[in-house]
Amino acid sequence: MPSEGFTVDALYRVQSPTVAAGAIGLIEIIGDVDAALSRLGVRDVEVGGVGLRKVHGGDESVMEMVVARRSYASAHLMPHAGLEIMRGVVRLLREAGIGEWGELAWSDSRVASEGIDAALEAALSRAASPLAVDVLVEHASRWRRGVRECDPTHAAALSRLIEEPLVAAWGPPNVGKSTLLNALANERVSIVADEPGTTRDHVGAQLDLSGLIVRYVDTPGVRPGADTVESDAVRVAQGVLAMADLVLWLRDASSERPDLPPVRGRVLCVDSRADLGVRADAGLSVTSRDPASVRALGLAIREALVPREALEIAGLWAFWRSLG
Ligand SMILES: Nc1nc2c(ncn2[C@@H]2O[C@H](COP(=O)(O)OP(=O)(O)OP(=O)(O)O)[C@@H](O)[C@H]2O)c(=O)[nH]1
Ligand SMILES: [Mg+2]
Repeated sequence: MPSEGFTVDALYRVQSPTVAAGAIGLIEIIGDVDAALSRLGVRDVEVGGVGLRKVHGGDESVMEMVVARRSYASAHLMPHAGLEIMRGVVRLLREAGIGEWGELAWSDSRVASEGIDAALEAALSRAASPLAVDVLVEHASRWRRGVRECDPTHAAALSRLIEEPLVAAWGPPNVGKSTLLNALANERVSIVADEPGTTRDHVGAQLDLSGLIVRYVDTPGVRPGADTVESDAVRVAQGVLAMADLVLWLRDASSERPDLPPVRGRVLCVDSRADLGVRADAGLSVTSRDPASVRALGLAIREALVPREALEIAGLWAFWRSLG
């Protein structure tokens, strides 16, 4: 816990295990890294660069460590480890006025504001989605205003603004999965043909869905009697599906949804090629022939991953916990 009068413009967090000594230790610094390195007496490392640096301890000791500068507001310090060395580095960080990154720093109103600025800068520099900017700035400002009600229910959804979520399509062949990816991406990223079995391997693209950046994976259609290459590709795709935050489970008016392998994320049932007709029990339908329909599906995907309710929570999002 920082002492009275302590100014926090940068924070540290020990990322390597603190109970066992590894060969290399890992400590992250966020905030004003230039100021922190200068107070540690460490020669600067340019943003994106890595350098070997000496750190002088008060007792004439000299430690060597690799400094990796990830961004303006974030750096990794990697000393040779061993518990004694790690304790020594932490002592030097504290002597240099660098506070510990964690709940304790935030609960001290004298340091909260500077700590929040440092965490905000780190979160903004890593956020995948443009939509994150307003939300992060608002939550940081709530911290500064002293709001203390954390709302953990939407934290997982909001963290998708920082770490891009994975979306995967799953359906039978020839229902327009690849066409849909191209329409959502607004460019040709996956091959389309009026022939079942066109997509042989999964194809990924980064999509901007009204401010939410997602990694979207198109997969081969699932059908009985597929050859070895196609079956292998489907097996690989099942691995992608298992990791996905959201699965689009597709069919069109003339096909059935294939069995869904185990998934950890949400599942959205989608009826594709809707301009050619839809079933009576169709739910969310889309036609890639109509840009408005594609946009509506994009918004539905965004809503399933980061619901409006999560964007509008009145409480507080502990956003620094999403920084990995
Ligand atoms: N009318 C209409 N045709 C579509 C639509 N989407 C795709 N198609 C056509 O349907 C055929 C199959 O499209 P693909 O996107 O290759 O289908 P797929 O599901 O990726 O097929 P596989 O890769 O074989 O699994 C192509 O001829 C497309 O032009 C749509 O929304 N409406
Ligand atoms: Mg395809």
